[in-house]
Amino acid sequence: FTVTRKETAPIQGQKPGTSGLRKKVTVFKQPNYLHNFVQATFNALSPDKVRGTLCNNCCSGDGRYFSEEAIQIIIKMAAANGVKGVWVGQNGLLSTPAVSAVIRERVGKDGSKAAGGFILTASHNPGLWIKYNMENGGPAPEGITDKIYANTTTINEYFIAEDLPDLWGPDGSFDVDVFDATDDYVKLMKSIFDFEIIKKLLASPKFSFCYDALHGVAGIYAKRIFLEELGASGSSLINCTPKEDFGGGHPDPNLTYAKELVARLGLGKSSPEGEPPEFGAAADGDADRNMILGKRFFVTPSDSVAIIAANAVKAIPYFNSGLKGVARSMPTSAALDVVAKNLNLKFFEVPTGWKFFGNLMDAGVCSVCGEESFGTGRRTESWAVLAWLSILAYRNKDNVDGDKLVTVQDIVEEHWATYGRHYYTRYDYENVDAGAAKELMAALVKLQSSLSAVNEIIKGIRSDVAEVVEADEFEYKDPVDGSVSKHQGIRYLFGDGSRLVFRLSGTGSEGATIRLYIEQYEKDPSKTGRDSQDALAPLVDVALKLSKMEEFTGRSAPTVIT
Ligand code: VG1
Ligand code: CO
Repeated sequence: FTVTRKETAPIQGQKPGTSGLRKKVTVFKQPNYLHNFVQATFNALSPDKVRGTLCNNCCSGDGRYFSEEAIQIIIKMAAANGVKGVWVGQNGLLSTPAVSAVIRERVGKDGSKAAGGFILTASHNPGLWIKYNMENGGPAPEGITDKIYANTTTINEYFIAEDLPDLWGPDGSFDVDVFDATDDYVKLMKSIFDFEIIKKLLASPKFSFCYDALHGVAGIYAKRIFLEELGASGSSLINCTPKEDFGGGHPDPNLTYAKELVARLGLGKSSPEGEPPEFGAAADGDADRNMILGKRFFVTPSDSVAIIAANAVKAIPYFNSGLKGVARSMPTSAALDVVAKNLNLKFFEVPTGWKFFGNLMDAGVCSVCGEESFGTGRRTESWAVLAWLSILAYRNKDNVDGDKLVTVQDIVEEHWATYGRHYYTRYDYENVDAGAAKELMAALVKLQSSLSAVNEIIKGIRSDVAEVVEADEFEYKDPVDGSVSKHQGIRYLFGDGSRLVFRLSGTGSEGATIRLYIEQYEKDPSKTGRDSQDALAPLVDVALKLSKMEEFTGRSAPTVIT
């Protein structure tokens, strides 16, 4: 093939957010838009990670509309930039966790490895998202994404091998290797979990489950793992065929968007036909988030990561020798903190976004981590689902055909009895006017300068909430590389352990999304069984009035409550 140098000019707005660059497909289709970003990425990496003799690149996605064309462009640009070869999942499909597994584990025929990879996804939202993962399998850290962005503002050329045939196949010195999208990931999962014990649970007549891939890429892994490896029946899987428009749905695994699953599990408005299954789970578009449900029971993601951490050593073979440490994102509830304290584990609180966990994991100080946004475990979707199935299988191992199985609800309620319960909810205000959102945030920061004034206002709103004892903007210093991330969310911390957190989303493609996180800790076991929206009502009231949410945004209610 021949390498062509093309002239280009900077295009505004190519700053990667919480994770990668996300824009509408129409934006990505503009001339040079994708090309600029891809070239800026290659230029941001050290040359040995691009042109190294054993360096491949991995490139795939969740099958989102336009991904196929984008993959072709990336392959041609990779070849022109001196990459040795590109690895692509069958049909251009790979989940985010699978890309990570491929980068870490896969070895080419000639002993070569991948030095990184592009992921094309819509993740949990419409639009298209391009993320770059590094050699450790994790998302590019801020140091790199900042460089990519800086490059996009000065770029004047890119390189492409236009005559490379569109079809995958080796061409002399450049090789496009298309491989089974599920093999590496399944191999990795088998090295972590005991598939035999899970198989026994799934075979029990007392156990039933339902898995919803929301038409994202998780479906291909679900079919392979649940049907082929674990012997489940096909009727356990719904929406497991990836579609380029996610079947018109919104691939965000929460109580609002995973409607069909929620209804089946008996959590919908109308009661389902027949008895709901014992266990339910849903995934986002690129399969790195999950929602866990029991029969008529919702497990908050913050509880989910705490419960996995509390049970991992016994229930998951990979962790039999102990956990190195645990980590959560700042807005995630403190349920994990209580487990860490009780079990004497190293604990880390990081900003929102998976990229911050990577350094901790590579440094060997963190085994289990999670975010309130349904990204739990090692942030690999089926990972969390398999972790839950492992816990259920372990708890029922001597009684798998007995009368009554230990349920998801039993496990969560026992956890609350031992560690206390963190009532938790998140309010999302999507597509708010960006200026209004900024003003709201600025007003909250300004308020923080006087705690006595804040407490005066709060007293005027409700008398039944505790005092604010601390308020700040969250800042994080990475303990591994010393890098500092500022302005990671506004916190109001109350004397009784309650918290209010306000953040602007870093992944929205239109306007701004304000996220409000509300949390209250209850240690008294006789009070852990309340309805969470009831228990949190006073704090919600305070949060909305303190922030003047309606005044600033014109919204009397959030778009989504989780
Ligand atoms: C959201 C979530 C965050 C997650 C990120 C990427 O970010 O809150 O926890 O890591 O999406 O998720 P933000 O900035 O919109 O709050 V994924 O599944 O879409 O890569
Ligand atoms: Co995702």
